[in-house]
Amino acid sequence: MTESKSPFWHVTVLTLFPEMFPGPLGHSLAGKALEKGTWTLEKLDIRSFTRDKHRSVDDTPFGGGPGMVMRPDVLDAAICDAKARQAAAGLTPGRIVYLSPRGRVLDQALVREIASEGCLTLLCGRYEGIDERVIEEHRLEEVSLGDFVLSGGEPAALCLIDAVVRLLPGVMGNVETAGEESFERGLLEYPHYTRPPVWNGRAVPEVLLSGHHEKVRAWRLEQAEKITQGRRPDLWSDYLASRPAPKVKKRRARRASAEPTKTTATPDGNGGSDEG
Ligand code: 4HQ
Repeated sequence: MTESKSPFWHVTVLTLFPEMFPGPLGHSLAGKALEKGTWTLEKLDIRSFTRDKHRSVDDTPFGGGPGMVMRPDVLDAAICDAKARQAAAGLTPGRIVYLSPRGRVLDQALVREIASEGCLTLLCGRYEGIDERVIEEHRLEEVSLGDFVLSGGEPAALCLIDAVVRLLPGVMGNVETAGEESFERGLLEYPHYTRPPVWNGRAVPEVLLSGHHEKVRAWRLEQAEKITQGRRPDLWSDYLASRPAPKVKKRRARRASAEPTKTTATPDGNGGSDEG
C-alpha cells in the first residue's frame, strides 16, 4: 500500500476554467489513481497569460460574424509555458490536442494510443473557437467527442482524460483488463443481469444460471454480435472485416487453404479460434 512509483501518465490542461479539473474525475477511479500518483494533472489558467490591463483572452473575428475568437498571442504563451514546464519536469513532450468538433472523432483506438504516450497537453477553447494560426504554429491535433456542439472544450477534455486514465496500469484492478470489454473487441456490450433471478416477472436468461461457462461465453458473444449488428452497422462491418475467421459457410469460395482457419464457437463446444 506504500508504493510510490513514478507516474505513468501526465496531462497538462489549458483552460479558462481550471476549477473544472479534475472535477468529476476526482470522485471516481481516476481520482483515486490521481491521489496514488498513477497520473499527474497540471492546470494552466489561460487568462494568466494575458498582458493587458483588462486581461482579455478573446477578440472579435476578422471578417465579421458572431461571437468572439480566442487570441493567438495569449494561447501561444500558454502553450509555450506548458511545454517549458513539461520539459522542466523531465517529460518528453507529447501531442497537443485541441478539443473541437472539426477533429478526428475520439474512439477507443485513439484513447489507447494516447494512454501509451507519457504526456498529453489539452487545449480547451471557449467562444467560437481559437485563431487558426495557433493550430498551425503548434501543430495542434484536433479531436472531437462527437457530432454535437459543446459550449467549451472542458467537458470533452474530462471525458478524454477519464477514458485514458482507466487504461493506465493498476487503475482498474482486473476487470476488463483482459480485453474482454466490448470496444476492445469491436463489439457493443452483451446484456448484464444480477439478482434477483426474477424481477417484476422478468427472468434472467437461463443459460446465465447454468454455471456452464462455455455456453455463457457463446451466448454473450452471440448477444453482443446481434446488438452490434442491429444498432451499429458501422462497427459491425469493421468487426466482420477484422475477424480472424468470418462466419460464412463457403469458406472454400475464398483462398482459405492458405491459412489454417477454424470456425468460431459452436453450440457443442469450443471450435473457436481466439480462445486462450
Ligand atoms: N466544442 N468535441 C466549441 C465542441 C467539442 C466537441 C469545443 C465547441 C470547442 C470552442 N469539443 N469549442 N464536439 O463542441 O470536442
